Formats: sequence, C-alpha cells, structure tokens
Amino acid sequence: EIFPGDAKAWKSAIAKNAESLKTDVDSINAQIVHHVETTLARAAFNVDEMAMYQAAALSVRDRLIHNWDVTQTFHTQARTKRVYYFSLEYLLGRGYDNALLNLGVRQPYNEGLKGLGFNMEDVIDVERDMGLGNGGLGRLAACYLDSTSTLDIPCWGYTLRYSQGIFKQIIDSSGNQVEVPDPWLENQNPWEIPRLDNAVEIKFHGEATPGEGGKGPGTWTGGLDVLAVPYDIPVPGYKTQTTNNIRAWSARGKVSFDLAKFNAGDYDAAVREAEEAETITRVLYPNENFDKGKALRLKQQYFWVAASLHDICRRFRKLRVPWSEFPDYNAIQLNDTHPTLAIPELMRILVDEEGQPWDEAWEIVRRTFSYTNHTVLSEALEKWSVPLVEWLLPRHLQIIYEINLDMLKDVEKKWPNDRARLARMSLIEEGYPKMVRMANLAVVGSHRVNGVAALHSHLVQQDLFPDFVEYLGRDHFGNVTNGVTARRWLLQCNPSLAKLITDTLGSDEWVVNLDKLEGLTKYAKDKAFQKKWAACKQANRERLCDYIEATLGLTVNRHALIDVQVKRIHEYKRQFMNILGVIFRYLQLKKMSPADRKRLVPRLSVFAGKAAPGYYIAKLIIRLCNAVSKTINADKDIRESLSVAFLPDYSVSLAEIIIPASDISEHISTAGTEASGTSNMKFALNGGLLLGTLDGANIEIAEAVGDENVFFFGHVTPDVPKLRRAHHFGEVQYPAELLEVVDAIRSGMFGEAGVFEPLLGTLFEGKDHYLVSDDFLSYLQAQKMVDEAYVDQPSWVEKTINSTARMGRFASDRAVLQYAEEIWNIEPIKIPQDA
Ligand code: B1N
Repeated sequence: EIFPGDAKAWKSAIAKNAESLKTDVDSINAQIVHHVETTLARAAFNVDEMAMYQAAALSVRDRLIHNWDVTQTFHTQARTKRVYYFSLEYLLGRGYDNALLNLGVRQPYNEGLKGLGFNMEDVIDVERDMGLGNGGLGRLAACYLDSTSTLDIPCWGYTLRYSQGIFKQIIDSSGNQVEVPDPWLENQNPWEIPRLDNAVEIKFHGEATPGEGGKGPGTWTGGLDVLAVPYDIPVPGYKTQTTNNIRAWSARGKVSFDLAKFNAGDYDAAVREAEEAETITRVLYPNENFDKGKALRLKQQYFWVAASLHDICRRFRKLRVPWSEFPDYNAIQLNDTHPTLAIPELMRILVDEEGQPWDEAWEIVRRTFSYTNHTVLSEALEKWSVPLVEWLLPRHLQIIYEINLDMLKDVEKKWPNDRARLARMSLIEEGYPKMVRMANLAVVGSHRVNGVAALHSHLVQQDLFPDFVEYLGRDHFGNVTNGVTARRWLLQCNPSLAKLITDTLGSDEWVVNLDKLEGLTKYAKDKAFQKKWAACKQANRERLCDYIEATLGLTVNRHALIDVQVKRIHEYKRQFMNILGVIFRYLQLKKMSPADRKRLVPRLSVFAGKAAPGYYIAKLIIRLCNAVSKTINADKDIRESLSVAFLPDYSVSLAEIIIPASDISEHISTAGTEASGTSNMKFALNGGLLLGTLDGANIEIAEAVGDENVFFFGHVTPDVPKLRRAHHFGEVQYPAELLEVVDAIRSGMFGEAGVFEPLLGTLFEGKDHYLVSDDFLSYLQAQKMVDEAYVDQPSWVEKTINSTARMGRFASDRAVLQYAEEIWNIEPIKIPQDA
C-alpha cells in the first residue's frame, strides 16, 4: 500500500485537490487569487503587474508540479531507463508563456487575467529571463529538454544554479559595453522547487592513494566538504503529461564545519569558509568558445558532476540490480567537455566505493557516456593543468593516469614504435605545466562522439580526432545536426504566423511534427496567402520598430528591409565584416543623388550580442557598431534609406522579438569555424532568409530550403588554410572597397579614429585570421543580390514561405529522437491516463 494511514482519506483528498487544476476560467482565477491572498499575502487593491505575474506563475507552477509528480512516480515505478543531459548551461529564458502554451491553458489564462484587470502581454513582460547560459550551447540544452518532455522520453537535465546568470549588458555613452550583474533570483523564482532534504556532500582536496597495481580500489581521505543543494525546474512537454526535470545544484557551506570554529570564537573563519563554499555557484562564466583555465571553473565542474552522479547512483542502488546493468538504466550525454570529470568520478565510485573490478567499471563507464563536441576552435578546447587537478582532485588524477596508461599500451600494441602518435593521443599533453586534454578523455570514456552539423562532424573526425577515428573505428563517431523547438521559436514568439499556418493547414499538428509545414509549399505562389503571410511579417516588423524606438529613441523607416545579426560577439562570427559592409553602403548612399537613393531598398541593420568581458577586440566591435549607428542615424539625407540599431542586452526574450521581424539574417562566420549555429534555423523557420557562408548548419539549411532561397557567399572550408598562409607570407591584395571603408573610419567619420586602430589592425599584416579581407567583396555582392531580390516582392515572399515550409528537419524533436535511437538506446513511454 502506498498511502500511510487511511487510503480512502488520501484518495478523496487527492480527488478534491485535482479540482483545483480544472481549466475553466473561473477555476483558474480562483487559483490565481488563492496565491494572491495566501502565498503573496496581498489584497486585490495591492496587486500590480509583478504581483499578478507571480500569482499567475505560482498557479501554473502548481500544475507543473502535479504533472512532475505523476511523471516521476510513473518513471520510477516502471523502472524506465533515463537520459541525463549534463550541461553547464541551460538558457531557458522566460517560463510563463511557454508553460501556458505547453499546458494548453493560454486561452483561459488570457481571459482570466482580462477579467482580473490585467493584460497578458504586460504580465508576460515583467518576468526576468532565466539566463543560465551564454549562447547556442545553453539554448540547445533548453530546446532538447522541451523536446524530451514533448516526446515522452524520460530525461533529467543536470546543471548548476548560478546565483548570477549571464551579465546584463549596458551600452555607455561612448558606445562601450558595460557589464552589470544579473540578480535573476531577486524576486523569487516560481519555476524552481528547492529540495533541501536531498543535499549531497562534495569533497575537494585531501589525500589519495592508488589501488593495488593501479587498478585496485584506491582511497581518498581528508579534504574539504561542500554541500550541494538541488533545485528542481519542471519542464513541461507540449500537450503531454510528461514533465521532465532540470536539477540545478547550489553550493552551501557545511554548518557542522563552521560551527566548531564559530564556537571557538573564530567567527571570521567560520563565515569565510561558508562563503568560499558558496562562491562555487556564485556566477556563470561569461566566456563562450573560450577556455580560461580558472581554478574556480574546475571546482564548478567537479562539484556539478559529483553531485549529479551521486544522485544517479543513489537512484540506481534502489533498483537492486548488478552494477553491470547501470548502462541499461542510465544514459549520460556530455554537453561538450565541461562535464568530462564525470568519467573519472564514475570510475572512482565504481572501483573505490563499490568494489567493482577496474576493467568492468571501465566497460560500464563507456557504455553510459556519450559526448557531443560543439567547437573545433583551438582556444575553446579545454585543458586543465596537471598540478591544478592534482591539488583539487588527487584521486581523479590517478584514475586519469591509469586510463591513459591502458590506452597508450593498447595504441602501442596496434602501432608499435609510433611515438608521435602516442604523444598526439595521450590524455596528458607534455609541457610546463603538463595539461589534461579533456576532449581526449571524453572521446575514450564514451561509446559515441558526435558533432552538431554535418560539416562540423566531418571536421571533428578529420581535424580534431583523426587518430581516435583510426583507433576506435568510424562507428565511434557520428553526426546529430542541431535542432530548435517550434514551441518557443514559432508558436510562442510568432503567434500571428503560427495562427496563419494552423488555419492554412487545417491543423496544428506541425507543432509536434514540424515536417507538416511542407504543406505550405502549395500556397507559396498563392496571391491571397502571400498577402496574409506578408502582413504577419509587417506586424512583426512594427513590433521590433516599436521596441527600437522605446529602447534607443530611434525612429526608423517601418518599411525598411530588416537585416539582423544577433549572436555572441566574436571575431570568427565576423560582425566586423557586417559593420564594414554597413559603412560601405553608407558611403555609396552619400555619393548618390537623392532620386537614386530613393530607388534603393531601404535598410535597417540590427545588431545585438554580448562580448565576453575580457575580450578586448570583441568589445571594440561593439563600440564600432555604436559609433557607426550614431553617425548614420544622425544623417538626415540618409535616414530614410539606412539606419543602424545596436540593441543592448541580447537575451532569449529579446530574440523572441527580433527573430520574427527579420527579412535577412546574417550567419557569416569564416568557413569551418561555426560548429552549427541554431539561430539560423529560428530565422528560416520564421520566414526570414539567410545571408551566410558555407559553414555549420547553413549548408544543410540551404539543402533543405533550396539554394534559390538563401544568399551564400565567401570561401569554402578547404580554402581556409592556404588563404591564411597567404596572409602569413604577406601575399594578399586588399580590395579597394575595403580600403575605402578603412579610410573612412580613420578619417574620423565615426568619431575619434584612434580608438579603432587595434580593431583595424586585425585586418592587416598577417593578422586577418578570419579572412574578412578575403570574403569582403563576395559579401558585398551577396548584399547587392539581396537588394535586387527584395524588389520583386511576390518572388521574395514565395521564397520566405518555401523556406519556412521546408524547415521541418531542424526541429529539436528530430534531433532528440536521433539521439534516443542512435546513442541513448531509449524509447518514448507515454504516461497512462490513470497514473
Ligand atoms: O554551440 C552551439 C552551436 O550551434 C555553435 O555553433 C557553437 O559555437 C556553440 C565553452 C561553448 N560551442 N562551444 C560553446 C560555450 C561555453 C563555453 O564555456 C564553449 N558554444 C558553442 C550549439 O551546438
């Protein structure tokens, strides 16, 4: 019997309680008012938008928790396999609107709020983003969790609960980025459930001894304990009861430890120790595609994977089956190398704590883990110095050495006397200091390694791990092209287009089966449909223009072609090339007669994105964008034809406004540098056309939507090494168009010129690593083709319809199903009605 005491009393209480989850408007309002009066302890006259948001969100949370309970109880009782998605970042954005849509209660909530005197959009707008990520990698994790719930795949995300997520970006009066903290937990977060009773102790430092012969059970004693406290974030699926979980760990000082010092009168030390422990989850590292090798980051990584594995093993022990069956119940996906310490940590648990023989433990580990690589940029590949690992995690270093020894012996057997090969493959890079290569460890400790787009996966095999492809075989490596959730990235962010699509297709099945969008192709040439389609875009354009006006005080031509580049600011992403192109357009316009100018398609160039706080050149790019916008927007002759907006503080919720409004979006990284990109998919899905290089997922998007519906330019990946060599040897010709633009900047046209010298310097004297000068002309030509194509509106709208219609394969549902089948070996399991 599962009920303590009287089962009848329980059942009747549960049935009564279920009534509070009814979805008619009156019941919903009662739920909301319940939270106003009790949880918030307010009276009706005292309810502002923030209070209304909180009460409404809390009522939604009640529904989520109910579904969460049912889901978790069912999965546990059915002893299903679970997937654990280990990601140091989850860029969830806002939760309220998304939960309403997924739960299918947006309509009654809308009406309910109206009755209570509030407007849905305004209430949605007071929610702060959950910004626990930097960019694509973190947002991908969020999309994938949405898909696992929607597809009824049992899955938990594991991450850290940073007190401060990605910083808020402010642009100062000189156009510079200024970072201010993101206190996202300030107004209490309704989307998390603290589980104080499930806290876990995590150890650092101390002394370790290896086991007998290296492979026997070792020991790890002494050291410092920190508490890991879990907070659970329910993830609703779209119109399904399945509600998966993201468990985010928060660091706490251990009270017992402090108390001894406290009682001894050493108050400072007691507080200091607790504070130091809490520092571990104080802040998200704001670097993207860059590894700084900071000790605190290593602490974060171990704290996170140790707590998560502790949790998973505790759950596994309750099943009372042999450890050899661990991989039949658990699949762990490593989102990049950040969680790679999970590999030696699971070895430690199995060998040192559970007494499993080394070789069997290694087999379990490899069958459990799989690794997704997200970048080939060398500055982003994680390496930890051996002395640092030894100091923080002495036992883990021994285990890594043992894994390495085994592998190198094996390689030596296969390729005798090939010292260069051993040096390349070793988990330890020789040098001062020696470094642990986390990617190599992730590759050998997993049963499968994948890249995130076809080209990227090819480069992962060819450039990053060719020796491991030979050693472990081709089948150890694969590709899963990224995807995005149509729930957030069409249904939620673009309601007018979503409605038009549903009305046209006669069903909303596309929301869970994105291939259904294909049905739109037959209306692509239909004049009446084109008109409605274009009207949606215009409405979204106006919404963005309103936002620009409100935030920048800039009035723009509301019929301009909107050209956007929004993403992290990086040299490899080449926002620099974009702004140089904008300057070129400006110089052209200045040379024209007013009449000629009028004939040209007006443009609005939109930029947004954060730079890592220590990335000097990226920050100069932001400053240049702002300087250029200042000059151009102030030029009365040009105003109607060209304006430039740099929108501060790019975020998920800002992306939801920008993406539906775009006519052209730029994905213009140097070929071979952008692993996939995922905003490219969001733009195309929302009827925007891509202007891009043959890089990342752009290539597959073009395959899907048709070459005639994208604007491609620039050199291809195989050209890159020889172009870089040419720069190195000073054998390059600079196009006159580029030199003209550089001269304009140097002339002071955009303010004090000297400021930009270090940025301009990256173009010359062998420093143009990202080949801006090599692709610039081709970029300008592509821009010209955009202008020309836009003039023929019926043909343009047809392109955008076809583009949306053919984006089905870029659904995160497709990607997650591919992981489930090819890597996790797990099947969807629907929660029965009576669960
Ligand atoms: O991951 C995305 C891809 O679509 C992007 O192309 C890729 O750049 C991005 C260290 C990263 N790769 N590596 C990171 C983030 C944080 C960090 O600390 C590296 N982000 C990506 C999704 O596959």
